[in-house]
Amino acid sequence: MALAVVNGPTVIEFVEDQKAFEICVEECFEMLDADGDGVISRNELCAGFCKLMVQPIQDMNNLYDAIFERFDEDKIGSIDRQQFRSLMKEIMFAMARGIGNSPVLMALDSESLLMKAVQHEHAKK
Ligand SMILES: [Ca+2]
Repeated sequence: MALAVVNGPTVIEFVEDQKAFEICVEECFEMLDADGDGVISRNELCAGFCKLMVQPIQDMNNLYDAIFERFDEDKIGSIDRQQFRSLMKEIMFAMARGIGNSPVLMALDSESLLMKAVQHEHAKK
């Protein structure tokens, strides 16, 4: 855990920097796809997804249901790279909206998505 100051635009700029965001998506995908078969199953998502978020969400099962309902378009119980990229974008934009435009001090895990956005902003300076 490390303290970092985050605001919504920091997160949005990160998502809109296609190259940087794509690298982040790839890293997260590789991390979650534990058996390396090129898709993320529900079990794989459950095992690693909370690391990417700011804090464990109370009812992760409902979240996973919602994710698979929405992003597993072909209903085969797994998410491929393209679906995962859409999911990541949506999550980042939702977090940006949640934070708003004013800087917020947060304790972030080094692997969390928000920390990646903060590092991205620092790297530009
Ligand atoms: Ca897999």
